[in-house]
Amino acid sequence: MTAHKGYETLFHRHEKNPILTAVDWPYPVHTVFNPGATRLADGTTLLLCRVEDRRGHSHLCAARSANGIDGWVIDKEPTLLPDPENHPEELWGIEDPRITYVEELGKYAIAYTAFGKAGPGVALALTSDFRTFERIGLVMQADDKDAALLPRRFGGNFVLLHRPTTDKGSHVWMSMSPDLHNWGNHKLILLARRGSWWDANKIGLSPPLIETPQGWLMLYHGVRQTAAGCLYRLGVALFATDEPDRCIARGDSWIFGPEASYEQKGDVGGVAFPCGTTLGADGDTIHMYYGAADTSVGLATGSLRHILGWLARHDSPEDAPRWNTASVLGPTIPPPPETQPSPHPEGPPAATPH
Ligand code: BMA
Repeated sequence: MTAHKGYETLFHRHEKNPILTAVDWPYPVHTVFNPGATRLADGTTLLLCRVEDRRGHSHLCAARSANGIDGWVIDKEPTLLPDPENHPEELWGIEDPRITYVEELGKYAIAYTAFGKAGPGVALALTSDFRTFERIGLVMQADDKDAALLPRRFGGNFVLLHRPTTDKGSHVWMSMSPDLHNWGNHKLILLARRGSWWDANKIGLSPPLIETPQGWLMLYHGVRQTAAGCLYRLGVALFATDEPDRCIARGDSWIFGPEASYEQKGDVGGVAFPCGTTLGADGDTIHMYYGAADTSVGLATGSLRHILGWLARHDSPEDAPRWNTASVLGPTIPPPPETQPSPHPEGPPAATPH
């Protein structure tokens, strides 16, 4: 591990970065970024890249590589195009895929942003080969994005993490479904902080959760608004293995942010935006694929063990399970007693711990 400005470096950029750019594409494209990632059964790394054309609309295109670093074989044509005729929510493109292999289905589930006239929403599609796709369609209406499925059911339900935006900020939520179509039991699982924090007001899931012996590791992005624009950086939190809605640790500082020239310069400078990871054969090495400045694809490599060790030393418990949701989302003003008689004359029921 190398030190950087006195801070531990948890993710190391690959020397060949950016590993994929528009120049590599077999057809004309403007930018290539924010890829979902998975390792196929034969060991091939597959990146499902967000590709933006000169209209500004995005589609998804697969790139395959034996070592996950170079030698990419890119589909000759778009792999998954928006289908606005059948899915008007995709009128202005499909973006930012996150891939989860769901063993029960024997298929990969892709959660992506469908961008239509109502704004960005969350859509799902299934595939077994990244050549043909079965669309489930819009599952979370606008404004919602940054979604990924967990690989198995909990309590009989599929579980989706996602990030709706409201006038109270952008926080990470979890929803349940028996069939991937009908979603409910929504729970707020990670709040954006407030004030001067690096992850104040707006956060979102980055890659799908990574299962570790200690729990589900979440890499999430925090958006810092500055006078010069936004800074997209990465932080880390841990959720209980059997209760993935229960945050058990949350790092205080960001661990990866835009520093290299290709992350600072591009269509949207100041952005490092991972949507996928793969795990090395050692079960420890994470390969993190990220969009750099909304322009190209970067690779950074880390160690699960080091990240979990760092998290144990940097846990910020006041923002993890013991937080006071009301104090972060704003005070609840009680209604005047004469207009709203209490349904509990003996006093309100005890608050359910989050
Ligand atoms: C987010 C998403 C990403 C994008 C990032 C920076 O809101 O839309 O696709 O990379 O902004 O522009």
